[in-house]
Amino acid sequence: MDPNYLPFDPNPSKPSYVPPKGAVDAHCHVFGPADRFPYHPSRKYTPCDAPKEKLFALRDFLGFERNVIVQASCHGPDNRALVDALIHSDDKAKGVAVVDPDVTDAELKEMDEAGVKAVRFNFVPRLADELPHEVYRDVAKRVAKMGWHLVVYFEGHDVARLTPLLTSIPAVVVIDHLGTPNVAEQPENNRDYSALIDLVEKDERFYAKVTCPERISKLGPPYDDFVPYARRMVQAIPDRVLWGVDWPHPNMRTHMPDDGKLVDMIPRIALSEAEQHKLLVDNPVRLYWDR
Ligand code: 0GY
Repeated sequence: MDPNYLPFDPNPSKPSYVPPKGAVDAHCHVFGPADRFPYHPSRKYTPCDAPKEKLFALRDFLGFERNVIVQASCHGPDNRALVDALIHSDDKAKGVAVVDPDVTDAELKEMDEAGVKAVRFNFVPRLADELPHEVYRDVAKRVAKMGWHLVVYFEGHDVARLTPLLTSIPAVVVIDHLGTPNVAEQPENNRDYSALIDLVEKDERFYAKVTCPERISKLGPPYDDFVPYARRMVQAIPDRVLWGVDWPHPNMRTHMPDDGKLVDMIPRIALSEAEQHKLLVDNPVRLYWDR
């Protein structure tokens, strides 16, 4: 593990908020264990092990029934830890993989059978090296034919630059972490965020995750500057928002959030029971279990 990398909180608090029946944590990760599933040589950080058993125990403790496990950059395009977690999840987990452009059809089929439903493109420069956009389009076309979608992780200032690529993808596109806006500005004054809201409102192929206050907030817990951004997205596209805890919070170097307190933020983001049900059940189940 990197010396500056903070490990996840082993004893999160029990949340007061009780998620509805069938709730999905639609953004979390599994890491290692490294002696079985080594971290990738191309990685930009080395995490602490966060194996599937710990994730599944956290899921139950926080009151969720299902997970969407997202491949993070520290495992590169080696999805073995992810696939292992999916096949031992009793169909309570689906996956988002990272693939090399030369991934074979047989490899995609194997991942499909394990429960992978999407490929993630990472445009965050501190984590991944961007490829020519044609490469992403080709991968997107191949996986779209299998009924998969795409998940994209980018920085807030890149919305306009990436819009031509994102709108050319022939599938659902899920935007990670609200597109990581710069929350130092009020959401109405943030031009990049307004452009993103405009994009997702107009094009029903876009979903967005209202996730990662711990990474996006400038103020730290209880993440008051994140809340108006999340509210704006939920109000814009209530039928296309997803929520996840982001355990084990890879690469956090300032503070480690209490996962129970992150769950307790849900009623600040989705105010009514109807909004919460869409966020936690209807939207993720439609995308990951019913397709
Ligand atoms: C980071 C690291 C990664 C991703 C996430 O929440 C995330 O999906 O944290 C990554 O892919 O390695 O520092 O954001």
